[in-house]
Amino acid sequence: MPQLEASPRIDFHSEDYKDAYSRINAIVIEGELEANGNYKQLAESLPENQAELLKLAKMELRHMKGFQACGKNLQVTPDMAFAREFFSELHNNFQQAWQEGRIVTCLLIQSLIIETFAIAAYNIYIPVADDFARKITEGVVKDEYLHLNFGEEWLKANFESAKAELEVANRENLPLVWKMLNRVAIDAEVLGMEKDALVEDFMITYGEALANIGFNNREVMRLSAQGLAV
Ligand code: Y39
Ligand code: FE
Ligand code: FE
Ligand code: FE
Repeated sequence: MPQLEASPRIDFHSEDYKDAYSRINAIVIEGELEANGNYKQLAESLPENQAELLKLAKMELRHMKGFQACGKNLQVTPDMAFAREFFSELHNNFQQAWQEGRIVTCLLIQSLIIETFAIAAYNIYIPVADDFARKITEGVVKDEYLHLNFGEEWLKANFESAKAELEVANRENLPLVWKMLNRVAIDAEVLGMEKDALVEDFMITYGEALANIGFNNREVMRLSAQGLAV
C-alpha cells in the first residue's frame, strides 16, 4: 500500500475487498437512487414543500453518481441485483404507504430511518475509505444531515397528529434496518466498518431525531431499540 492511503492496513485492491465492495457500493448506489425517487414522490404529496423536496431529490442523484465513481475508481462492478433485493422490504413499505396517503410513514422511512442509516454508514466509512471515496463521502454526509433535518422539522411541526402513525411505522420498519445491517455486517467488516460502531452511530442519531421531533426520553428509548434483538 502506498503511504498516502488513509488506512495502510486495508488493501483496497484485494479480491476480498473488491468482492465486499461490490455489494456495499451497490447498496449505497441503489439507496441513493431510491431516495431520489422517494423525495420526488414526497414532493407530489406535499405541495407546500415541493421545491425543497425536489432539491433533496436532486442531491440524492448527485450522491448516486459520486458513489458510482467510487466503484469505478476501484474497478468494482456493483451488484445491483443484490442491492435491489436488499432494499425491497423497505421499498415496498414506502410504496404501499404512499399509495394509501400515509405520508408520515413515508417520512419516517425515508427521512428518519434511511437517512440515519446513511449517516451512520458514511460516518463509519470515512475513516477507512480510500482517498477518492473519502472525499466524495465527506461531501455526501453533510447533505444527509440536511435531509434528516427536513424530516425532523416537518414531523415536529405536525407532532400531535403524526405521533400515533410514527409509532406504528417505527414498529413496522425499524426491525428491517437491523435485519439489513446484519445481512451486510461481514461485508462491512471487510471494508473496516465495525457493526457495533454502525449500531451505535445509528442509535445516537435516530434517538436525537426522535427527541427533536417531540418524543420524551422513555419513548425515544423504546422506539429506537425496537427490533434490535440481534
Ligand atoms: O438518503 C440517502 O441518501 C440514503 C439513501 C442512502 C442510503 C444508504 C444506505 C447505506 C447502507 C449501507 C450499509 C453499510 C453497512
Ligand atoms: Fe444521499
Ligand atoms: Fe439523503
Ligand atoms: Fe471486528
